[in-house]
Amino acid sequence: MKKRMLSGIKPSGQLHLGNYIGALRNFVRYQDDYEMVVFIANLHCITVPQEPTALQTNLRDAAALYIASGLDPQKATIFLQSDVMAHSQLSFILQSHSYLGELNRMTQYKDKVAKGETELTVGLYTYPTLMAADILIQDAHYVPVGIDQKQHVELTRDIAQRMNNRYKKTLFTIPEPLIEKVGSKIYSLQNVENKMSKSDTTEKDIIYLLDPVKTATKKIMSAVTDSENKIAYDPVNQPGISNLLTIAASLQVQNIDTIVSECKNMQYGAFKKYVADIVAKTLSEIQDKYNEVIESNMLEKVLQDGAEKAAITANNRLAMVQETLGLEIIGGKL
Ligand code: ATP
Ligand code: LTN
Repeated sequence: MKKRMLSGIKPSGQLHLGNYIGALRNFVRYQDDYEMVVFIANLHCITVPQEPTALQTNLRDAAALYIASGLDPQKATIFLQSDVMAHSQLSFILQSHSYLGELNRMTQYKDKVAKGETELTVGLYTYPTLMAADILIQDAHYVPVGIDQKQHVELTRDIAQRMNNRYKKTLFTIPEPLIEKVGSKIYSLQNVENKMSKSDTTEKDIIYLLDPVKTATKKIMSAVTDSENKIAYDPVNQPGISNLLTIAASLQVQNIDTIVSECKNMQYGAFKKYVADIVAKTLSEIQDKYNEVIESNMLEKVLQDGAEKAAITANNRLAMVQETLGLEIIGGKL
């Protein structure tokens, strides 16, 4: 039997090249070898304020981009997190088996506190326990994510082990993060020490998957480089060039050395053009398919079928957990 693999993306903005390279393209690569479950983490989005109309557009676009990137709804189960209510219900149960100390250490929350941000929501604080519920309720063995999410999968493992031990029963499979060697962290094009991210960036830092190809090319052409004047993979001394090499290698599915030897005699302008062409090719393929998906009106059915399928696994696991914890009397659900 195929092992289960699960992941999600939180479209609190438009999806970008970092999401594609760090996460989405890997979902596609693995869909033949694993039982793939992917969802749109819409509840995770509202842990920071969202404008409802913009949020709905981002969710729709993300679902369409999943398929446009090559996920096949016949192979992968695709759904919207809030359509399978058991996820949130398990999240509360997991919160009740997690410690404040653990959540205090989660960087997403900790960084915002350190920056002095105020009005942080309780949902942002408990965010990792909902992510843990997403993973555990779907019985996932593997979780393909970018490096920034590793800490959350480790917390998930700790909670799962704790509950399995406490209740002397295999309530949950212990999941493993799956982090690619190349591309697990794509950096901003302008501030090369920062992750390419929907938050904290200006338009020039980030390439959106739905950026017009011309815009994306311009952004690559104005990416920050250095004055070394050589094409080498050296993230410490040449972070900008190394980031562009990583982008090219990931999209071409080649190793970085191959790209370096192909480009080593180029001037920076020519090298940027080379990377921009690779990015443009990827974006045009995705965007053509995206337009087809939107025009076909297939999304509703894909999400409906996906939610129904995901709910079966989720409801079974939730019932088992609730029964084990002594929560049920009539075992019924209204
Ligand atoms: P952001 O910081 O852009 O708001 P995020 O990492 O908090 O995004 P998602 O957009 O939900 O949250 O990320 C979806 C997936 O994309 C995750 O697996 C994440 O690790 C990966 N990812 C996000 N940004 C990058 C990046 N710059 N490089 C590689 N992977 C990334
Ligand atoms: N927190 C993740 C999105 C996410 C996720 C998950 C990823 C929510 N639940 C379960 C993997 C497995 C993020 O990328 N920001």
